Amino acid sequence: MRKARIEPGIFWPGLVSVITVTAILITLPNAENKAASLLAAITHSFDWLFLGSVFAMFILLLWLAFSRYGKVKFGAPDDAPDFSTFSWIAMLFNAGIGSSLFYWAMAEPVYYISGPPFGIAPNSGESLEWAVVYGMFHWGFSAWGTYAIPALAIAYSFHVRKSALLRPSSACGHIGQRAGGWVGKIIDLTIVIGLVGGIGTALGVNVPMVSTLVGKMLDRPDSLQMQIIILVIWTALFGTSAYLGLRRGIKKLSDFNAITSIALLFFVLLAGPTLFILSNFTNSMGLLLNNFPRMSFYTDPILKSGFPQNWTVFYWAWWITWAVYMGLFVARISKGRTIRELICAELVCGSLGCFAYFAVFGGYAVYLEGQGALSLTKILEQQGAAEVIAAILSSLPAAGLILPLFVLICIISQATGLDAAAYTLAAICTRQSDHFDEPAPWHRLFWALVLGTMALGLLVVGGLRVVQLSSVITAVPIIFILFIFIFSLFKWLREDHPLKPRN
Ligand code: NM2
Repeated sequence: MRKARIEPGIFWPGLVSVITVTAILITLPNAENKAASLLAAITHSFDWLFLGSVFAMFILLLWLAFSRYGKVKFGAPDDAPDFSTFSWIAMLFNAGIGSSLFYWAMAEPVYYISGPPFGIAPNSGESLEWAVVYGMFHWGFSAWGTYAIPALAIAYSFHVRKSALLRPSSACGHIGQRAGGWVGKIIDLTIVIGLVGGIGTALGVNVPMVSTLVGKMLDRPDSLQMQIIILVIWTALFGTSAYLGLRRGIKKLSDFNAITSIALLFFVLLAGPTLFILSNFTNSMGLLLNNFPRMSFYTDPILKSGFPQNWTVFYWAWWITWAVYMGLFVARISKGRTIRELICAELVCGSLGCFAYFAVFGGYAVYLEGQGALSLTKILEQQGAAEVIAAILSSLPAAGLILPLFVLICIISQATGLDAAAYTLAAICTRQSDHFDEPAPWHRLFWALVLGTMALGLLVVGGLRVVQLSSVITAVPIIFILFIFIFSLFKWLREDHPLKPRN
């Protein structure tokens, strides 16, 4: 086997930036407040850019799906898909949402009940009514649209234009082709830093959640030490699998996970207030469809509640940091699919999958709060979001069983997701010759450790704002890369499928 070498122009600057940011976070006095003001400054300056771009991409995708390009296939015209439609969609969904969906499907509605949009009174009937709607919006059609853009461009460049896969810049057409040079390197480097930032957000919320839940199981209060222990175990887990390349084993684990989490979803639906959940979901769907344009463009410049900046802009940024990574994965599994199929799978199936979690877990949270069975908003205010999740799960029948099962699902899905992310980071930072060089095992382990260390920095500083900042700050330049993807995709499509001259 050849020894795969690193690509120094991407590896070193990537590493140095991650280490510098972590070091600044840990050593800066009052880092949490500083992060909060930096976050506010960025989200308030670029709200129009994030909201406008994400909506524009969504419309463009709708048009593309139904245009004459919709039937264009990734591969030769007679290429059959590699995977059945069901497993294709399941893989795509699993890779795209990770374990954060569990956290947010319960936490987000509670945040919105106490801090609603549109000048609605906090903790009111109306705020309860909107609680699940915004969660669905932030995990819905336009969010998945950010994933579809790089997936289309990369799949087209890989399966039709036959360019190398694991280098995002190669899907940036002639702009990325200057890739031998610095433009391509900057593109790849930006993607690496962005993915690290997006992973930081996921770990920054998931580690405290799991450690609170483990604390509940062991009857111990949550503490920073406990969080660090959880993080170390987690890093050891996905570091080992990244090093050993346990992809097959990991695949089995994630199948187990998919089945268990669907079972958990049905359990909560049936054991919880089934009819309320169904009715609340229907109502939320109506509000979402009716207000989709308003939510897509809501920047609140007069009342200045900060809601769209703190939430919508943050979410769009977070999705954007994952988008190219997702695109690399989706491209690889989409041979034989058409542009229309890919757009539908991501926008429709992806959104519906997320809606199911918000409908059930979020709906249950709204029910508990609305009935006065549990004051989740008070728990959020006094003890934080992780305790909200612990309280919701503990209120279920058979909580003694549900809690460990839930923890297991979170640990596995995060570990499998991070294993794949460490692999991708290492692959982008590996020098690629004409054939595909597997990133070296030490290199994959190395990125797993970098991710763990960065998460440690975020945990030590703590706070939702810090965790949000990690995505937002890295997403701004990626927006422009998404535009380059769009540009090169259309250029290729026009070249390869010219309109027949009318006679
Ligand atoms: N989202 C929010 O591992 C994860 O939880 C990633 C990222 C979908 C962009 C979730």
